[in-house]
Amino acid sequence: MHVVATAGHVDHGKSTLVRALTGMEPDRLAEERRRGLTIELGYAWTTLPSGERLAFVDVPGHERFLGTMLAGVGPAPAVMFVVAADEGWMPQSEEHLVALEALGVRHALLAVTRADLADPEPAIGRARARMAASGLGAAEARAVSGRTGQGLGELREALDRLVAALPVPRSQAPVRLWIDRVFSVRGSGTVVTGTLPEGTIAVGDELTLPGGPVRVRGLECLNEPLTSVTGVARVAVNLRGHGVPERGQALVTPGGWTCADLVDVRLSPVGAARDGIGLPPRLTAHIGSAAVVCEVRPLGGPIVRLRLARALPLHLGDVLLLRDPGRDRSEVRVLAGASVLDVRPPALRRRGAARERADRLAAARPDAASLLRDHPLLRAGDLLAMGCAPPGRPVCGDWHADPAYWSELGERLAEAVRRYAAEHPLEPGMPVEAVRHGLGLPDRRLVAALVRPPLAVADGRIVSGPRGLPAPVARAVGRLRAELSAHPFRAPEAGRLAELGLGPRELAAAVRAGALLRVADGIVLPPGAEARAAELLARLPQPFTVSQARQALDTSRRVAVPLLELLDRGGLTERVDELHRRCRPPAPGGA
Ligand SMILES: Nc1nc2c(ncn2[C@@H]2O[C@H](COP(=O)(O)OP(=O)(O)OP(=O)(O)O)[C@@H](O)[C@H]2O)c(=O)[nH]1
Ligand SMILES: [Mg+2]
Repeated sequence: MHVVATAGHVDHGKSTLVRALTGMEPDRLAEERRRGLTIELGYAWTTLPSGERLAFVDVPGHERFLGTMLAGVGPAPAVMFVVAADEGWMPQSEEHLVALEALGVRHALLAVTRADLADPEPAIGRARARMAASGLGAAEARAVSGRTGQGLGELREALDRLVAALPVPRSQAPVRLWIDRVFSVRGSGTVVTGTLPEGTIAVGDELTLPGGPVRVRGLECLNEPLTSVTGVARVAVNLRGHGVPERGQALVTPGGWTCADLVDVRLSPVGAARDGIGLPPRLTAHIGSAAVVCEVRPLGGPIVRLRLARALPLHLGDVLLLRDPGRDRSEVRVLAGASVLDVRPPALRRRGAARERADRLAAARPDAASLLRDHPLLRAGDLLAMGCAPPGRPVCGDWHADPAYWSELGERLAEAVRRYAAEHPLEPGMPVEAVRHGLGLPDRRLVAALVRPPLAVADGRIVSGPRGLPAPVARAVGRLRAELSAHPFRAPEAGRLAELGLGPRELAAAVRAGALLRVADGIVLPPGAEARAAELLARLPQPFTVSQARQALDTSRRVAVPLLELLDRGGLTERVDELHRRCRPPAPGGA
């Protein structure tokens, strides 16, 4: 099915035309019939010659009900613009046109009605010229009469062409149903209605309202019960949940939208406002059926920050209509369309930050690449909640990164690891958590994803495998050195070396590359182990036994004996007798 909203000046015959096309009464209130005036949104539907079903949302034309008009037009993809042949273009014709342009409505049909009262040509000419000059472009025009039925057949065919040209809505899109009516039905509780522009709602679905989660108990579309409805559609949803929903709230897919009360937007040049400077500080922002007071902060040029009095479920690319409720009645009160560029904008504290922000957003587009330049690390779920399909492959898990930022992070990580190694020469490497903290990353997995050879992650640290070693050997050596961090002289047994994949050839390569110190056949320690051992042994009462040395080094005889022999050969220790050794004083002038 399709949904088309009406638009046009008060009393120009919108409701009469809808009635003539559908045989249904859009003005349901007694007060509306008494005053001959639409006050609330009206709903009626028909089947077009093609067999397509079409629902109308009939809006009021009176200037006092502009908010209601916007609630009706907001979620509808197309409009039937009505102008009376005998009155022609009038103030609310202009105001509605500006509103449609601001909202980005691009599909319209012009119906010049009351053609039984006057020649429709002048009205057609004027209206088409105004519409062509606006964003609505060249709309098809039909002269009709809601009273005599003249031209209704052609109008139905034109409506068929209008809806056939509409973009096909995505059935899998997240649901956002702006509520335009709420009522309770005895025995089944709360029912809300709205225009579902895209996405699918099914009985049993859990959706979210500002008050919390709700469950769909039942669904109706054009008075027929259904188990599921896909947009575009007029739907009535029977809800189970807490609280009473209101018009202007939206029923949404959980996690599908970002609930935002601070947004950065780009003004589109409609109405009076070309940039943010001339805007009043407080305006009303309309989207869907919502109307929310907002504070306006111009950032520079057409970029403006809006603080909304109430958070709304938004995506990038959504268009808010800004209107000045305090304006003189005769003036056009719609000031601008505001296209949402960021739903999680950063605080602007420094001097000049607003201007920088405006420059940065000047060329921004509502897509993931633009978004990532601003928020360089985002999870897929965040991107989707902001209305952007995740771009390409994640850097790890469900994280997406701005490519430039990611490569800069890689460099910063390497630098941090280098610095840490210099400051902590006795540790096997920088702890991953310290890197995460230092780089300000939200997830440890990101650290691991940033590590490139010769660096490797081993046991919670980033170890620097020496250059020139094959990556698996470097990784194994890194792991070994990490394992040795707590007890640096407990050289691994043959079995552990084999598990790590360090056979004689790999060990020889690692020793050659300076990544390990060979103490004896099959006994390896981290490089620098001799100096560290000598340091510890120097603290013992001199001379000392092998057993005392073994305890001081916290290792086994298997390691202690060949290590002491290595120290002897290196001139760091010397034998005193069969059982004792002592440390040799450092060579004069030595470091
Ligand atoms: N002669 C003639 N009168 C019409 C025609 N269409 C509407 N009218 C009359 O014009 C008046 C206003 O018609 P509505 O259909 O209520 O106008 P509307 O645009 O819905 O008005 P609002 O909803 O208040 O903005 C009514 O008295 C209608 O009978 C028409 O085609 N020919
Ligand atoms: Mg009406």
